[in-house]
Amino acid sequence: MHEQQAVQSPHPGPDSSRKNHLNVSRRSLLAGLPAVALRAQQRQPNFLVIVADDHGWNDLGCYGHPVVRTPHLDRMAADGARFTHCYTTAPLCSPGRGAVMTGLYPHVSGVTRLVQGEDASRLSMRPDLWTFAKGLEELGYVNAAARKWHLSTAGALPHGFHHEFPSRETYLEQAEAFLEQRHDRPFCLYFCPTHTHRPFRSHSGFEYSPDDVAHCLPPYLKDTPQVREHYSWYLSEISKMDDEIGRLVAALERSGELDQTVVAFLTDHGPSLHRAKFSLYDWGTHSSLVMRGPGVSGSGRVDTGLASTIDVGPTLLGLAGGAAPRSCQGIELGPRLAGRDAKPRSLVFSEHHENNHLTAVRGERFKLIRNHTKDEPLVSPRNIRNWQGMDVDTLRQPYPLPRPDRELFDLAADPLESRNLADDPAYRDQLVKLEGELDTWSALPRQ
Ligand SMILES: [Ca+2]
Repeated sequence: MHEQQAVQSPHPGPDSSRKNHLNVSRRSLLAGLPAVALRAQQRQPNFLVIVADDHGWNDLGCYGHPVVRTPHLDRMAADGARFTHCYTTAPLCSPGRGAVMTGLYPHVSGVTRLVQGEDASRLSMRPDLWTFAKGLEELGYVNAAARKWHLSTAGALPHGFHHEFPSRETYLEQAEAFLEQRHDRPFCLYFCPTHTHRPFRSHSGFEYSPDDVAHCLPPYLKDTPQVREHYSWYLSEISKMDDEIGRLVAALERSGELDQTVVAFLTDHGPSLHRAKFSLYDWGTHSSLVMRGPGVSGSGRVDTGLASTIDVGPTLLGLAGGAAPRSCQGIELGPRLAGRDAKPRSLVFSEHHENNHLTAVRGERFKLIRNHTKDEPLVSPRNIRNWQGMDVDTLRQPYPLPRPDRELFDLAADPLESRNLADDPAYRDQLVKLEGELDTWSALPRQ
């Protein structure tokens, strides 16, 4: 939404209004050292954080997709670790991204809806909220944000960033230049490509035939000519994105910084296909999470425990030698990335406040969705137009309208969430337990 050239912060450097006594004292101790010596002593890694747009969690070669070509992300996973059960907090751009940035669930941060239209200023992420970029800034990092922001009308600079490359025409070259230039301090590039956001198209050099994707369509969609065509375009967008990621990795290799850089790849939420974006079914909230670099042990390790995208920010802070504030709801994944035996989350939560109001809690096996609104379709006719006319009849099993108050699923037996067990007495204990968890989480106050 910001078609501008690069913007530089008028106030680069740490924000003294935020108090972190540990970090302040560390900075004071090292204040007399030249920047390069400071860097060498701290051995802080750089970060390249890639947040894909409307990307399905397992639509990558390294997650077993049989057709899509993603050699650069596959290499990342082979060199590092990937998570198979990471979940985003919302099936929509701004709240999904706000949670990554703040380490807070949307109703706690206040970033609950799309930051656009007449209410964009009111819906924007408040500049006084902690972000992982502010945390890194306090540790001496220089931070840049490239391409999509969608969190505030003021752009990224008030939120802990020093450079901003939003222009569709130049963001990639500017991001490459940022990674290649010599920095006298550790750096973080927050890179948000938009290829996999509608409208989809087929990119030259990354084409897929609709017939070639017929055997790997998402299992909840029918096999129709329209679905094949849209899905083939979508896979082309993924391969185009992967190619850009390869260019960033090559820039890090040229600057000699790749081995000192943690690269993380995740998504804001699921694809703009029915039963994914705008819904709290797993295809709407399941996220890829691939990480490689210093602090990530093993080659090709797979972590199957639950994780949330709100954990990414605190994890970066931990790898940099700092910590997120206690008010942050994210949990550091550092021990798991290091291969230590750390207990994963037992629950993840998600919510949707745009065209419908939905909340959900998911454990390893059971999941509860509450439909606070029941009469509106999950994807509005307006959004279907934006989805290049993707027909709701493409669903193998259309969801009912009105939707039930509650939907309880046994994901081990029913991964496609097709059998609602909420009224089955055999699952009453599970229902009561998850309802209690959802009540407690929903009552958490805004920060
Ligand atoms: Ca998105």
